[in-house]
Amino acid sequence: MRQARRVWIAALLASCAPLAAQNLFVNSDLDSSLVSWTMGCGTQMAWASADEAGCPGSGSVHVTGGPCQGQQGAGAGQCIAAGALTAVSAAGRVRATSGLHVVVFQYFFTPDCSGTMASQQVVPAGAASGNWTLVSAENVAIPGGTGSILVGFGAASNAIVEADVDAGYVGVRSRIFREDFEGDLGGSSAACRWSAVVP
Ligand SMILES: [Ca+2]
Repeated sequence: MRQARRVWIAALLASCAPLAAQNLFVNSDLDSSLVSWTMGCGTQMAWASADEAGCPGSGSVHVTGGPCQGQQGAGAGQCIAAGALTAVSAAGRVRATSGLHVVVFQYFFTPDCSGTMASQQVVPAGAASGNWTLVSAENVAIPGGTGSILVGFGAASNAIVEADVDAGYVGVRSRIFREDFEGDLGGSSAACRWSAVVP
């Protein structure tokens, strides 16, 4: 009996550990607000009811870009603490009618993306088509000394550009898309939410 109880406690402790594929974004699907989301410099953002998968219970963020430090772009993302992370993968859905889809990583020494940006990495993710498009960047190395990372999705262009962003993910594992296999693993709301299930 005592041994069985120990095993049960061990199982409980294991279930409290962070999931290997845990999404470090909060409010990643933008169901009803912009909580936890922020934007790049020069950008304006607003919550929109248009969901990337057409789900009535979820929306997205619409961003309008402007000039910023000699560049043009429109994007939105979230700040995550770097902690002991050495590399991350990120993915999201972007819809823009012009420019180039991008995944952007901005690195800060501070723990909350404040202060001067130390460096950034812009990963091109194909030309905008006017349709919701999966954008991703896999296993991106984090520079040493990084305290926090602003991970964003959007569009870069030589002119004013607008974009819609939805379904953001960043984590130590590659993205897990609900369309891929969430239903097979017993997940619910498969068409509208990121998976929290680890394969
Ligand atoms: Ca959404």
